[in-house]
Amino acid sequence: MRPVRLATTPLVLAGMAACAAALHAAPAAGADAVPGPVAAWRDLRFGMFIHWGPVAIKGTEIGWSRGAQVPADVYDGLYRQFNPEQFDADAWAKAAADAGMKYLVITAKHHDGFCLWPSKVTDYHIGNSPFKRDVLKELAAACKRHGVRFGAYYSICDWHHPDYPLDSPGGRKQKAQSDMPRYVAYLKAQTRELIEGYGPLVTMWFDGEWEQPWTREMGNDLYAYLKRLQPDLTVNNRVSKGRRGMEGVTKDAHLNAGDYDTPEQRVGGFNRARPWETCMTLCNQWAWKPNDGMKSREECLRTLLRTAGGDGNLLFNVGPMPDGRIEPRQVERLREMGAWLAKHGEGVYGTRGGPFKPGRWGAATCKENKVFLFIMKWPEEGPLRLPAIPAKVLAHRTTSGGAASVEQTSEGIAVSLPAADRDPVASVVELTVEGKAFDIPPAAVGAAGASLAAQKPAKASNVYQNSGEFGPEKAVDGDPETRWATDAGTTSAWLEVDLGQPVAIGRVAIDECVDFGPRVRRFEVQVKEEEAWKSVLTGAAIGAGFEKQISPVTARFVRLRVLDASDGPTIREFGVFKP
Ligand code: H79
Repeated sequence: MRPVRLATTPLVLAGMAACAAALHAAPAAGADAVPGPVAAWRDLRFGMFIHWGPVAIKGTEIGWSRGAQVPADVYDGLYRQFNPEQFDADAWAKAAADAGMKYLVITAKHHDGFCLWPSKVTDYHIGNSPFKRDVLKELAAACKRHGVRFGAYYSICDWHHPDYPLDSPGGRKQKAQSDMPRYVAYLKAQTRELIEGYGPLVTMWFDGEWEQPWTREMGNDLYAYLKRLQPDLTVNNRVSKGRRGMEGVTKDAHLNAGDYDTPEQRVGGFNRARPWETCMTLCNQWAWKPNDGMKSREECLRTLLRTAGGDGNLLFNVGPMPDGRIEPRQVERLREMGAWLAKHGEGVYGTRGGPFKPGRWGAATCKENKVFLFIMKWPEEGPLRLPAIPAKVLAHRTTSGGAASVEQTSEGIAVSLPAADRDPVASVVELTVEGKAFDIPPAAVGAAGASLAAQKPAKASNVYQNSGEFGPEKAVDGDPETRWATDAGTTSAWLEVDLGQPVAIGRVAIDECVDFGPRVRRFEVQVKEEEAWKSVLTGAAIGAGFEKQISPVTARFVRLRVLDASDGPTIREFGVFKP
C-alpha cells in the first residue's frame, strides 16, 4: 500500500480505503462472488478421498513412511510386487455413490512420487507393476457410470524424483543434486497428462506445497497453466503458498490463486466468504493399515453436517487394501452414511451454511426459503433456543421422526422434540421462512448467541499470562472459538460483566472450554444489587454447553465466580438472557 500523506483530507482517505477494499473484498453479505465452477463444486458438498499406492502392501502411511518405517530403497521397490488383483473401479465408484458422495479425488501421485497412471515422463508408474492396468483410466470411467465427478490429488513435493531438491524422511533431507526448473517442467507435463487423459476433472488437489523449493510464483503460474488446459477446473489453495498448516485457511488469500481452503483432519470454522473443504480420514491413517480404528456412523455423519453447517465441503478418505478392495467394514460405514443422506440429503447438497452457526448444539444449512436444523445436543431442560432472526418462520416440518414444536418470539426461536423422537445422528427440523434464508445474518447458538452480555465491558480476577488473547472480553465476544483463560494452577477466579443498565435476566449459559478436560468443580453466578453481590445460581461442574433458567432478576452487573477448579478455569462464552 502507498503511504498516505498527512495533508490528505478524511473524505479522500475514506474514498481510498473503499477503493482498496473493493479490490480484494469478500463478497457483500447475501452476494456470492465465487466463480461458476467453484460454486458448482461447492454444491456437491460431499466427496470421497482415496489414498492408495504400493505402500498399502506395508500398511504404513503413504509418503511419510518412506525412509522412516520403511527404508527408502525398500519403499521404492514395492511397486514391483504391487498386484491388486481384486481392484474393481466400479466397486469403488459405487461405494462413493452409495455413500451419497458426489465426487472422488484419488492420489494420482503422493509425496512418494509413484504414479497410478502410466505417465509418459517417468517409469515409476502402475504400468510397470505386475498389475499393469491404468487405475486412473478405469476409475474415471467408473465414476462417470455412477454419476460421481472425478478429480486428482497431485503432490508438488516428490521425495523420490531425482530433480526435486528434498528427500525422505519427510522432506528433511537435501538431495546431493537436483534441478527444480526441470522438476517444474515434469510436474507441468504430468498435470497436463491428468487433465487431457482423465479430464475434465472436477478438481486438481495439490499438496506438499509448503516445502521451500515451491514458490508462490510457481504456484500461481501453475494455476494459470491448468486453467488454460481446462477453464472450468477448480484448484485447491495448496497449489500456491500461504496455507496456515492443518487449519488450512489461506493467509493473504488475494495472493493465492487457489479456489478453496483446505482444513485437514478438522472441521473448518464457519466461513461463507471463502469456499473451503475439510479433508478427513474415515480411519486414522490416510493409507490403509490393518485393524485401523474407524469412526462411528454418528461421528461420520455429524462431521459432514458440521462441515456443511460451516459452509464447507467434506472430502472423506478411505485407504483401499493392497488387494484392491476397500475394506468391507468401511464400505458398510459409507453405505450407512448414504442411507441417512438418502432421507436428509436435501439439507446438505446445494445448500449453504447457516444462518445458525455450528456448535455443540448442532448445525444449520439453508437453501432458498428453507433452513435445515440438524440438532445434535438438546439442553438438559427446556427447549433448544436459537437466536432471533429478522425473518418470520412460516412453517416447520420434522423429517427425522416425531413432530417438533417451534415457537418464534422476539427473543428467538424455541425448538422442542420429545426425547424418544430424537435421532442419534441429528434431529432434522426444516423451517420455511419468509424470504431468502441465506440473507439472514449468521448468528451463534447458546452462550454465544444474542446474550445480554455480548460485547459488554468485562473484567476478571486473572488472565492467563496477562495475554490479550485470553482476556475477559473473549468470554463475551460471541465467538465460541476464543476464550477467557486463567493462569495454570488457578483454582478460583471471577469474571464480571457490566450490562450497561439494569436489565431483566432469566437464563444463564456458560460454555467452558473442555479441550484439556473439564476443570470447574464448583461455581456460582451473582448479580449486584445495591452494592452487594447476590447469588442467583450455584452449581458443581460447568462443562461445554451449560444452560439454566433462573428466577428472573433485574441487574446491571453480573459475574461468574469459579469457587473451585482442578486447574486454571477457561471459559469460551458467558451469556445471560432475558427471562
Ligand atoms: O495426503 C495426506 C497427508 O499425507 C498429507 N495431506 C493429507 C491430505 C499431509 N501433509 N502433511 N501432513 C499430512 C502432516 C504434516 C504436517 C507438517 Fe507442516 C509438514 C508439519 C510440518 C511440515 C505443513 C507445513 C503443515 C505445517 C507446516
